[in-house]
Amino acid sequence: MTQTVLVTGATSGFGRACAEIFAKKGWDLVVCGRRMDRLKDLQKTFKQVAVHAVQCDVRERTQVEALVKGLPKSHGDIDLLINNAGLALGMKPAQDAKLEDWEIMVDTNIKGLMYVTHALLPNMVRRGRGHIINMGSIAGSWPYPGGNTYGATKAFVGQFSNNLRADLHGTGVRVSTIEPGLAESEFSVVRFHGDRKQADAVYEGTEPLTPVDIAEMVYWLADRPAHVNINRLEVMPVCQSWGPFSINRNSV
Ligand code: NDP
Ligand code: 8X3
Repeated sequence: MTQTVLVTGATSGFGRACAEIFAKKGWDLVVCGRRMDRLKDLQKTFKQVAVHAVQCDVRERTQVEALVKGLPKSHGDIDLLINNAGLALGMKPAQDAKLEDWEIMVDTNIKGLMYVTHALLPNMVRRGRGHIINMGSIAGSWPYPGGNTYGATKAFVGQFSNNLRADLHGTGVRVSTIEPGLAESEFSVVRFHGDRKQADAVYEGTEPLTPVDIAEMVYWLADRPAHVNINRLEVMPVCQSWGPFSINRNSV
């Protein structure tokens, strides 16, 4: 039986790569994001499967609810939700950060992910099957200067996923989080408000993870047998690890 995956933030980066790999494996797709031209492009590209494309800003609860209510019969039963839509905005210390950026990250990474999950869960529970894969980040576990609200939103993703698993005990619905480190996509261009030079500097001299790397891991998570739940998968490129604690040597 053909399975159906709903990917949020399918217009770029990890989400687009996920759409591609699942299409190649024969899954039908529901793809969403704000850029309709790119969604239409996905429909044209993945002709071998049924692709339902919906323009949706996950920050808007009514848009998310309309997306789920409006799913055509062919795509009505979502077997897998990839809660991927998200962003970082800014990397300044908290005391210099823009409150508007913080609000957008909370509205997208936390509230948007909640809205989509809440709208799709009842049908998964009713069917006694389904899988939710949430896109976390190493920033949710490991602090770094400038990570402030972004990292905190991803910490929410990790704990929300754990708590979902506790609530869904006995329902057959699976929940996993994937927590990537440095990965090259449009992420840094967005983070630095379109400043490509600053974005490119993030990856300079490195071999970062790619969207395909992440999509392959997401597919692996989804492809485990139905009795197996991978709770959390943290992944970094080899070029990335931890630094020392910062110590202020002018503190006496
Ligand atoms: P991209 O910027 O390439 O992709 C982000 C996607 O999210 C786009 O498709 C964008 O679509 C969508 N999106 C953003 N805001 C909204 C919104 N309000 N409503 C609907 N869709 C939205 O970045 P990545 O692929 O790298 O990021 C994907 C996820 O992975 C994010 O959650 C990010 O935090 C996380 N992540 C990224 C890492 C990295 O280093 N790249 C590492 C760890 C985690 P559109 O603009 O069309 O709406
Ligand atoms: C993105 C990875 O390290 O830039 O979530 O926060 S990091």
